[in-house]
Amino acid sequence: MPDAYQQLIDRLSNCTRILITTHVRPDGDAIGTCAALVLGLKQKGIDAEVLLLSHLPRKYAFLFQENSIVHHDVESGWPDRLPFDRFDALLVADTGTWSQLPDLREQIEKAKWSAPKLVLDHHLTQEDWADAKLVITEAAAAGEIAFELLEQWDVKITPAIATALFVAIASDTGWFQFSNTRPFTMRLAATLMEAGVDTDRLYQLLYQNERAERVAIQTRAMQSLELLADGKLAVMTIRKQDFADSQANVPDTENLINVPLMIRTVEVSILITEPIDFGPIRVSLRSKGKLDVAKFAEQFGGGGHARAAGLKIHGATIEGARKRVVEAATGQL
Ligand SMILES: [Mn+2]
Repeated sequence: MPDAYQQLIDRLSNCTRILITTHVRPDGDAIGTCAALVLGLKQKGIDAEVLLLSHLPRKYAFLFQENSIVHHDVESGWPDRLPFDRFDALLVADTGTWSQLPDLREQIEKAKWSAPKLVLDHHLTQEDWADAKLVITEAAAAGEIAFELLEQWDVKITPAIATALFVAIASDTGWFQFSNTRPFTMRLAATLMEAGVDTDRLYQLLYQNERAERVAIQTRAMQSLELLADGKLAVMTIRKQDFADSQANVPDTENLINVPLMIRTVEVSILITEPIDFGPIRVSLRSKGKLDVAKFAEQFGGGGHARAAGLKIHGATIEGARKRVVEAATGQL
């Protein structure tokens, strides 16, 4: 009985060209894992291209540029015909739910594309549509799973692959600070350093490379900070006007949610973001551990991890969304 890694390797080995995708608003784990998988597949003589449902984030673009990774960006609209039928499989990294892959299911159905769908993920919230799944919820990042897959497949971990995996793992662990960091993560980081990762360069690219607009919107978000439930609940709100005034965009709010956790009394941090143009109100949640925010988010149709989760509220004003989420969280703290 082959294990889940071998099953995925067997599936991938049968392909000549693979379309890799990841969740909307990709983070460092999403982009790093996609890049490492493309490079690993190339070593096995398999072509791979990446489908991005959001623009390639500027911060992580170097991983694609330095490695000449081909990607299709459909954030501004899907092409009339995305040539799905050029690919033998769809490999989905760092998510296992259609809600994180907006419009993809409809596009696949429209194209009558029936290639196998493969999932490589570490999130708790999963659906049942994949033909093969490699889901390891203990993994700090999808990049950890990608590393094990590539190693079991005898792919050489080149400096480029190691760099992509390091970005993946460092991003999802907040540079090895978050509780999802496990001994395996630290050993893997050492292995990747030995394989040629320049960690000083990556630290500067990831943490000392921000736009001034990002600091501007973070300042506004911090000014909105409210402490509720005897200081256990931190709530920040970012309004459409904040984006306009600070000239920032949604990716500029990444990681901001973690800042209120520095306050001793805070157990749960909530960031409520009004969309710049249209769409639902987005709510991000972080927990120090007393409240399982994945379970909390599921009450609203969202999901994620016990300490990091998200949800969306459709058809509400930002005040209405805030009231619903704050009331529910206060009741459970
Ligand atoms: Mn991840």
